[in-house]
Amino acid sequence: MSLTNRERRLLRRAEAAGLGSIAEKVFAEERLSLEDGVALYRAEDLLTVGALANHVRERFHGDRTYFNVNQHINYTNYCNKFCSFCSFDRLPGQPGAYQFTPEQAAEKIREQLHQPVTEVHMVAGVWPKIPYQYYLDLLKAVKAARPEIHIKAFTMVELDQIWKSARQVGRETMAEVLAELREAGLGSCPGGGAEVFAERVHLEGYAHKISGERWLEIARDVHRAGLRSNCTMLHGHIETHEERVDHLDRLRRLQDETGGFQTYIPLSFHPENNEWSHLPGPTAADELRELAVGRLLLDNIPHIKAYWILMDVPVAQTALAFGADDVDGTVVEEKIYHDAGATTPQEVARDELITWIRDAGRLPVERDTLYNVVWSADEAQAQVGEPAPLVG
Ligand code: V47
Repeated sequence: MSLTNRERRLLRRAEAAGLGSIAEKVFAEERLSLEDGVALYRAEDLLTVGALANHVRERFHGDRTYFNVNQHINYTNYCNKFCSFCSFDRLPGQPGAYQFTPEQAAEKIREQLHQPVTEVHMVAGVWPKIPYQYYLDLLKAVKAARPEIHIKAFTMVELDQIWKSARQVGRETMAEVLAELREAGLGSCPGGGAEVFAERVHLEGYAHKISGERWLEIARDVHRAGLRSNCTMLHGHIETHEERVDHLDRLRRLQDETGGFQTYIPLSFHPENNEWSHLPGPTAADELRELAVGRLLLDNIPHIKAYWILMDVPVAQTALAFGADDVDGTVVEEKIYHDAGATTPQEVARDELITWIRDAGRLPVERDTLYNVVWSADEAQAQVGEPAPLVG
């Protein structure tokens, strides 16, 4: 294998850190093993792990760093899953419990009509009494308020409940339900609800939620329906390194099958106001390592997102040299993480995002949800290929 000078220097560094064989695979574009994944989590030299991830990031995207102008709507916090990490859920009647009507959600969209919003991100709690029709009406109301907007909505956990509600009114398969949701305006799905797939963690932290197998099964259905989605892992609580690697491996295997994941987002556990408040949550170093390991193991997922709302902004900026190529968007009114103690602002102006990315030495590229370029600081450098077709 002939290496550039830069690669040779990085190889020497990696050898000194005990990561020489991993570096060789990275340069040869070979898939890393599960053992490699564990070694990356255990390696003392975080900067070298980051440099290897940065190598892959630059091979995929050069300096390009994606962001979008989006808006969040958490349409209800009613939830019956009682996850130990969650600070957002309420039962109807509890202080702070709410459910927006479709019209109220549409009003939130209309409030932002003066902004160049291209995406609405809608995730919420799971409440079985919400009828199937509500979800269709919600999508239609948002579309009526802003017809050109892309609706990225409903995690696999919500879709499981939507399908159950749909069965009560005569629908049968998830495919049938997804086709109707699409018809009503659904454009793609967010990556939440995956948490950590391992059964041990599931039973201890979120036993009422769908299993990892079910999450993956629904993601497969989503991709087969022709919709793209994102994927996540909630890290920094009770999970082991091996359980994290297992999670990433299961995502990688599904992606081999469908090609439907666009972006992987490690979600940093926020420990305030929930049953796991005694846990410290991840440090900035843990967050950077998580992004880097994600970039290195998920060789078939195009984008890695440093979700700024969950990290301090300087950490998200640093993440752009640890494998991340996306920072999410302008957001507007985030509730899930702010209920759990996030101290980042609830929204940021488009120009500010651009400045953050530039200050980190990267090239800002505004994208839509499907990574079509909306605007770039440098048109020539921003050219991106067509996304790979969905397979399977
Ligand atoms: O599934 C809940 C997480 C997720 C906490 O697709 C918490 O672009 C940390 O789907 N600390 C929902 N995390 C959010 C989601 C999402 C977020 C960002 C980007 C995208 C995307 C999707 O939020 C839940 C859960 O894993 N979460 N509580 C907490 N205390």
